[in-house]
Amino acid sequence: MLDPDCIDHNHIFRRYDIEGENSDVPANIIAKMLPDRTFLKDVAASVAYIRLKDVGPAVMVALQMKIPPETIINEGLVAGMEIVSHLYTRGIYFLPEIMMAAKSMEIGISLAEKEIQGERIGKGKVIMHSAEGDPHDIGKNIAAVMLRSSGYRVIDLGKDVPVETVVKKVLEIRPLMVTGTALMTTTMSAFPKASKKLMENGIDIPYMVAGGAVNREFAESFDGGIYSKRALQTPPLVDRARNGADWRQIRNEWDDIVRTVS
Ligand code: B12
Repeated sequence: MLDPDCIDHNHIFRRYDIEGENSDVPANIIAKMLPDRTFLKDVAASVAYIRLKDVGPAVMVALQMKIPPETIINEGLVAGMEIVSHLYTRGIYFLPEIMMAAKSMEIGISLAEKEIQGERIGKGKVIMHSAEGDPHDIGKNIAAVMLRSSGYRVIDLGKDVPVETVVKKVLEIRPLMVTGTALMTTTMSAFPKASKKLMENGIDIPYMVAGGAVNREFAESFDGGIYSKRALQTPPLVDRARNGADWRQIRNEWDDIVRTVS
């Protein structure tokens, strides 16, 4: 009969997958990903650790230290949300944490947004939406803040917007540009459909696509499509459309345009 005491279980009951996944504790992962700049680090940490009460004070301190609100949003709040996304992907955070972190990011954005010195004149209209079937809108909302603060009027159609609604609204409002966000590979096909319908109706405007599911190659695979990787890149791209460039020219000049904010 086998004597269990003779067996060293440390060499048998080892879940290498779990060991691998947990080789780093969440606090270490967060610490490695936080930005270096002191006040931005506190802002990002308040989102990453989902400390709802800390985010407001952290943003206010950063503003008092004369850090530009756009920087606080992009290098503080969005950086914190990126850490949260990473922890979610690794199975450390779950949906409730994601929703709470998004809420804390929104609190911070609303405080920083008030301090953005945009020319509050109407530079033109931009229609924004998340693709039909897609509930992800956090990135879109950040891009909307960037555009508003640059003086554009944003008509935000929300999330999970049917192709027909996008087309109808664009025909009615005649914006400078329409932007679509897709974080799911199953929803990105809505954009070529909507852009084709717009072209058939004689609307030859840039259709900016963004979000984790799409890339530049996809964006430039259909007539009208242009790409934006980050929310911060949106204003200069729309500025170029406002200055008369069509989607073909914007594609050609894309690297130079986005370099101004990289
Ligand atoms: C938050 C989140 C959710 C939230 C969304 C809340 C909300 N209001 O947006 C909720 C809980 C609702 C959700 C649901 C689901 N989700 Co989800 N979700 C995420 C998660 C964790 C984070 C996304 C996020 O907001 N990140 C933070 C923002 C700031 O980043 P971002 O969107 O990338 O934006 C940046 C850029 O992309 C860009 N950008 C984005 N939009 C725009 C727009 C413009 C105009 C511009 C210029 C730039 C721009 O700028 C931003 C910063 O500069 C991602 C994981 C991930 N790693 O992305 C999964 C993820 C997107 N979800 C996924 C899935 C599968 C789902 C579900 C189907 C899960 C399920 N089984 O139920 C459901 C959807 C069900 C449905 N059909 O209704 C998958 C998609 C996989 C795929 N390839 O299709 C992901 C990638 C997770 C994964 N790894 O599997 N989700």
